[in-house]
Amino acid sequence: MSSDRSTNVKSAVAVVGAGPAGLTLANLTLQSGIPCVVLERSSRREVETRPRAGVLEHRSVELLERHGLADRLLAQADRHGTCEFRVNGQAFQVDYADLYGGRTHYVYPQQEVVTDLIAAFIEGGGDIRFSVDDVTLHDLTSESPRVAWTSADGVRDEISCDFVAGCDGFHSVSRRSIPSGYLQELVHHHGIGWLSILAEAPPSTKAIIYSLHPDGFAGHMLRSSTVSRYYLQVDPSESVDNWPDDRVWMELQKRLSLADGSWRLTTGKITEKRILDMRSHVVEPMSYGRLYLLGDAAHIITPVGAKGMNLAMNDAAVLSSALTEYYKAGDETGLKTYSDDCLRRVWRAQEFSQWMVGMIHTSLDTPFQARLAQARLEHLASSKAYAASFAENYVGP
Ligand code: RFL
Repeated sequence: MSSDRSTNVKSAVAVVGAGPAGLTLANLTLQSGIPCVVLERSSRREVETRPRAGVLEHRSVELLERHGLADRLLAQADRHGTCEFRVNGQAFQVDYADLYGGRTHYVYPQQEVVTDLIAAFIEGGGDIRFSVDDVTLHDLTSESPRVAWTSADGVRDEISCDFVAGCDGFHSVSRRSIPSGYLQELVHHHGIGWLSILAEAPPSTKAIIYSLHPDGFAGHMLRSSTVSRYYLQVDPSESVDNWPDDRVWMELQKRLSLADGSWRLTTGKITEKRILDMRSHVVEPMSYGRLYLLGDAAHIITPVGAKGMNLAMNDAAVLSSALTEYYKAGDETGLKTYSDDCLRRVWRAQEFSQWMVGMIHTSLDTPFQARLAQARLEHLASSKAYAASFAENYVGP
């Protein structure tokens, strides 16, 4: 099972995609002595500078720490245990860490997680190919599936392996290699859009803010001392062209403001502006023959509750344990239960995210839903038991 650079490589595991799922899996399997090759469509620079998530659950950090992959994260990440809700200009805070055994979130940008995982994998002797094109998967139900690709220098390469890990995100080529009709696709459109904004602006808050305003939800997320992310609820068919920077800042100030006028938003240079259509998508099962799907390739969730990257890393932990058992003892149990093991956590996160979507959004078309959202927030503000349940799900059970 060598993994030298050549056409027709042989390895134990071919990992398609170097996002949080693929890189976590690659590091964990490499540490167990299982050779793997990672194939990534983008350049190293692109994946190391792609801003997306920023909130890690304590258990994701514990996973990385157990494998010696969290040194820079632990030195640099901010720990958060409080979030703030605003309803019609009135604020209240939930100290979710206090309510759930002191467990906190870690705020550390996804591109930094990816950067650390790439460095660790290469340092450990791992084989990663960037800027590959036209990845195709073959013989997935045989004992030696194959993955072919065109490398950056235009050579068509192929790997023959024992297992393929499809970690290539929502538009996954791996998932699309499964014969149609095999997977059950469960999809839900929430009917809500978010204008997602990233700006070079120091945070105007110490805690994440979720604000329910008659004109729609607004959120203020933290990324670092110099960068912040914000969200504005918009119609899913909205165009970013309708949102010049001035309008973005005015709308954020209005929807996040406090009734007493005391709160001020710090502005800065907007570096990313895009519309997210709030939707959830899960495929079952998360495997086909010797292909295993991980992360966004198998399930996407709304950014509400900040679960996507954490679920991706959990899938990697589950698959890496299963592969380790298989190579150490020939035990296939973990591979057989992989899909069910991951889906339990996926559905729990989907349920929580759906509940939270309903709590922080208003819909001008259905005032009934808006009143329900307000009732939920009032319950959260006034009931310790309700807040404790929120805390458990939010920080990660
Ligand atoms: P990724 O990160 O999409 O990585 C997939 C990788 O596969 C590569 N690829 C291919 N490579 C080879 N051949 C092909 N044919 C390929 N096709 C694709 C891609 O270039 C890429 O490098 O999937 P992964 O690893 O499953 O990770 C999932 C997470 O990225 C995602 O769930 C999170 O970003 C979701 N999310 C959040 N999750 C959290 O846990 N906490 C958060 O705070 C949080 N905030 C967010 C988010 C997602 C957001 N967006 C952009 C939807 C905030 C936002 C705005």
